[in-house]
Amino acid sequence: GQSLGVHLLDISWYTESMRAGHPVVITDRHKLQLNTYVMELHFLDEDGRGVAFRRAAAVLKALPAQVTSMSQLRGLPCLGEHSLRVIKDVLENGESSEVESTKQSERFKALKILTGIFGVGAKTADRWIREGIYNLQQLRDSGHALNQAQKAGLEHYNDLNQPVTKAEANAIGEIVQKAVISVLPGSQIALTGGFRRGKLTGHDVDFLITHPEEGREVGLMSKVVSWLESQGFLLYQKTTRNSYLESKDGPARPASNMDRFERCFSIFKLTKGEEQGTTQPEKNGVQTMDNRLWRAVRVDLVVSPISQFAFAVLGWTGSKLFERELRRWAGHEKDMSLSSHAVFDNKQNRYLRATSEEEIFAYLGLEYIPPSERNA
Ligand code: TTP
Ligand code: MN
Ligand code: MN
Ligand code: MN
Repeated sequence: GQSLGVHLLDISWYTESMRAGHPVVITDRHKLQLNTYVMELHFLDEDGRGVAFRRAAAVLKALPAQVTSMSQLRGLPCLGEHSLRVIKDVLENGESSEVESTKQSERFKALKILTGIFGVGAKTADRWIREGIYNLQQLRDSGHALNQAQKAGLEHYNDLNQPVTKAEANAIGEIVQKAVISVLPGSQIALTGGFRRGKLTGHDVDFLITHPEEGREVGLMSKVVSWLESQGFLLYQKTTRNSYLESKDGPARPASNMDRFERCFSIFKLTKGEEQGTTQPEKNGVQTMDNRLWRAVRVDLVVSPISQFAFAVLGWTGSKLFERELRRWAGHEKDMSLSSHAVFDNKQNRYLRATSEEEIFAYLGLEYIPPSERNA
């Protein structure tokens, strides 16, 4: 619920806009985001502040021109009192004193540092901060028992907080491709997540794995993981089994955003390629040499049966806000329940089949929105 007092995401759109040198701007006009406007009109104020700010940011991003006066914002959805206050401050003073002072606060800095650890969410970070833990050293000294994910997160902190490049994503893709082909010839992989949306960097690399013959994908994940482990590619992995078939309540439960595919959250050991060399960019004015020939990269693997593949691709391409809005749209506008597994039409009381994303958009009564326009 209400609690943290600071919303990390509240600030990211603001920072982005300030860095780009044009306060409160906006660059692209995306069909998706225009659709989002329409969706938003119905669902304002349903969620907490974090989401409210992200929506406000999505609306700003979708505007056709730079905002220079508050009057341009009249009548737009999703811009709440708080967002408008921040924008007004930026327009009048070049920055928002509220956001700037939040960014400077010890509490915010600590939240950023601690949630930067893989395996640590806002709740855990908040608990630690209340105990007086503000940085990694204080956490190490505290003697807190960390789980395996958090231990790995702490160990590879610097690597995991460095953006993954497209070249690195491609290199990981080749390894994953080799792994799936080795353990089950004919298997296919698809790059999903932010890289599929055309982003140039990401916090991780996401892959979906399937096999064209239904059922052959069963047991595939553990084989892929074993292969990767045997080749020394994994620094950490946690595999969660598929819980979809075991569910009694039927597949497309609208209540939960979590899907039930077999998945693996991992940290890869990626050997640095020639193009990256071993000389790191200047840090604090000092040219540092990094002797390691590898770096750690977060990788998510998901296995889907071919019958659910189109839904899985749509669900794992994101962005998270886009997925959220798409599901809302399905429920409120079409009386359908959309998940990463299926779409259920409540009026016809049946599942609708799809073998492509295009078909799914058609069921939802939307024009096809390409991945590059899903960066809400
Ligand atoms: P992320 O990898 O978290 O985000 P991203 O790829 O959009 O951005 P980044 O570059 O920072 O990595 O998630 C990708 C998509 O996967 C997101 O749309 C939601 C989906 N997803 C699920 O469907 N279920 C899950 O359990 C998780 C963790 C993600
Ligand atoms: Mn507020
Ligand atoms: Mn990702
Ligand atoms: Mn991911």
